[in-house]
Amino acid sequence: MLRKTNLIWENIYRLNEAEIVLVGVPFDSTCTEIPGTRFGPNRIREEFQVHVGNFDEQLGDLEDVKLYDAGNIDVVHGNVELTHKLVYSTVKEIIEENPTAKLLILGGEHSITKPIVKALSEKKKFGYVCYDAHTDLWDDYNGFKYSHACVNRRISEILGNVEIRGCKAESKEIAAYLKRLKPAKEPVYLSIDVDVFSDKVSCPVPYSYDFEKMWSEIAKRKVVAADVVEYNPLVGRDVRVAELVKRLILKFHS
Ligand SMILES: [Mn+2]
Repeated sequence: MLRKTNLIWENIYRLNEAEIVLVGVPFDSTCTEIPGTRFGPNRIREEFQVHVGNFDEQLGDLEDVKLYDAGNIDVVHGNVELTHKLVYSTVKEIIEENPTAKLLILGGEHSITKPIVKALSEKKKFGYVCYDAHTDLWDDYNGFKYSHACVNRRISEILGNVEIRGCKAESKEIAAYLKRLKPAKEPVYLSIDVDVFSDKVSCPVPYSYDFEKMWSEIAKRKVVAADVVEYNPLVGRDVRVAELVKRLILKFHS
């Protein structure tokens, strides 16, 4: 089920007419540090009303975009298995109804990327690029396989390869694993864990990737779908997160 109580703006287009479909996943139950990313999707939408303009000189005008905001998936807090099933089936339903639209998912924590990639990979072929301060390559987290700390490992099992940018290896084993990974083949699914550039997140780190450098790299990529995860408004505000979402919408449109 999708809750449509706090949309980015009023839907003018129907789902099957849209070029871009926005979906929120307000889930943060596997978070290992500061909970609160469940408030990410609606806070990002709110930033559009206040701080993010419609227009970008290079990328264009949001008013020209055929966007459909599907609302937020009604997740089951505390139950990652059920929530992943709901994310998987919702993504399946959306791409069934509109196979050409580009999907932009707002998290929520990073574990949600796995069911999204699984659903999309059954219809399309793509590489996977993740910007993340953490590798998220743990095989398990205290025995738990679906933690947000394991998401890139689970996705590497689905796709065979993942490309991770902006991270530092957390152990010798992970450093060795990272060395074996190859650059992603285009087109790509793009997963952006905002802790790569921001400290308003659930697991902050003492280093960061430059926001504009990241964007200049993304601008060159052919992207089939994307997610923006791990923004934690309970820690504080970072309007660059909504700015990133705006640029992704305009990039998908161009
Ligand atoms: Mn992550």
